[in-house]
Amino acid sequence: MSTPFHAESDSFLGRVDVVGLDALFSEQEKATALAVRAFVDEHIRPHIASWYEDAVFPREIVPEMGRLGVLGMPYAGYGCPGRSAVEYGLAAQELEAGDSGLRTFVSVQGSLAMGAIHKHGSEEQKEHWLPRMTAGEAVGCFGLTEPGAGSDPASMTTTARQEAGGDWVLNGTKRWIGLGTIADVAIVWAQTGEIGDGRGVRGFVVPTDTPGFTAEAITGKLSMRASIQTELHLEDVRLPADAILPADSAIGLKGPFQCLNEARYGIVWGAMGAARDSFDAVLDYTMGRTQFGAPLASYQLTQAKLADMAVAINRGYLLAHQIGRAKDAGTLTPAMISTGKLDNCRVAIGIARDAREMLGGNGVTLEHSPLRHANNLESVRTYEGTDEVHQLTLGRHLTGIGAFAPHATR
Ligand code: TGC
Repeated sequence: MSTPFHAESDSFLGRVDVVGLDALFSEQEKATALAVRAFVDEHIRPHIASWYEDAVFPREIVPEMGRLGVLGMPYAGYGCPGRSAVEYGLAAQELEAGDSGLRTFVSVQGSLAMGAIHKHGSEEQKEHWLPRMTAGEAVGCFGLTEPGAGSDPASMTTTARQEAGGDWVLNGTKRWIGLGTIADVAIVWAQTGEIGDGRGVRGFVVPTDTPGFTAEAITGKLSMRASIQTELHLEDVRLPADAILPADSAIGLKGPFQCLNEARYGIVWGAMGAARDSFDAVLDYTMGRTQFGAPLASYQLTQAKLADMAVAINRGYLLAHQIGRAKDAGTLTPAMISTGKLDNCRVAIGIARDAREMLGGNGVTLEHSPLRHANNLESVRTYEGTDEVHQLTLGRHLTGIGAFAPHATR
């Protein structure tokens, strides 16, 4: 259907690239994206429907991802790939075009577990864990959230008490922890001071074979089914004195929050991958399906929706690109991350839902990706800070007034 007004796109992002996004990226950055896309096409797309239906996370893909170089991608040293923030973002959006659950694996392993060790760990902790984790030979998880402490991690009740001999003893429960049942190491954040005082929060490197540590998978999920979320139980988990993340940067809640910044950054890009895949799926479908004697794509109502989706996706990539370049330049702020996480998740879930609608009844099966993406994005929109957390973070940035709780003082 080539007309003077319809040219096939030669952008690496495909037909949705209306504003020339392609020109924003270097040849190396585009090559990175295309290498991850080829991986997704070979290792994820052929299997994702059955993994999703059967609620399976394919553990065997972990070393393959290590070889691809996406685990701890932006970190330097200790065998890590040392790639730019923009390259990492492009990889995240390619992975999430496959499935949010698989991108989440990379975020939990790389941004959260490896990120905590890389940012806050001792030399011994880094040497011991990072080379194996970047290779996909060891899996990590990140225990911050608790059954009673979600948006407000300062209220965590997991405790770490130091005994006279120096050992730490951890007790508590963590919930919604990605990868807990397959992890070799857990980064556990615990209160060393008074409950409710975020300044006493510290991180601990916990080998998951330590007596007293158990993990169970959360079942019955309607979202992120090709992914593992768990509850961790710590009952008198005894650790040596040097299990604590020792850096000053890890004292208090800024320790985990710096790791969340990394994971939220990946989501800014990842969400656009799910949106782009939903757009591509529905563009193909409406071009190919005839109703009332003409392709669905020839109807004005369809074209209006396609146009709105394309506008929103182009805007989302521009935002991700701006945030990515700021990260590489060292000028990224939490307010910028909140802007990207908030808006790109909102935009992506709207596009995935609209795409499902345009697929009609066929859109409710796993044959088409949009409803799977929409369901996944319910989780992506919620974890690493809900819409409301990011709205209030931006509200505090704009006004200087914290409004997280009635009469908030922080
Ligand atoms: P607040 O007073 O704002 O801050 C405490 C200290 O932290 C610093 N800080 C940050 N540092 C770096 N980056 C950021 N984004 C930071 N935000 C705050 C801050 O400067 C302060 O430092 P200092 O030196 O003064 O002590 O703390 P608050 O308790 O008032 O925070 C409010 C709020 C709502 C923003 C925060 O609690 C928040 O972000 N809540 C959302 C938590 C969240 O995203 N949870 C999801 C965790 S993910 C997970 O556990 C499971 S999903 C991953 C998986 O699949 O495993």
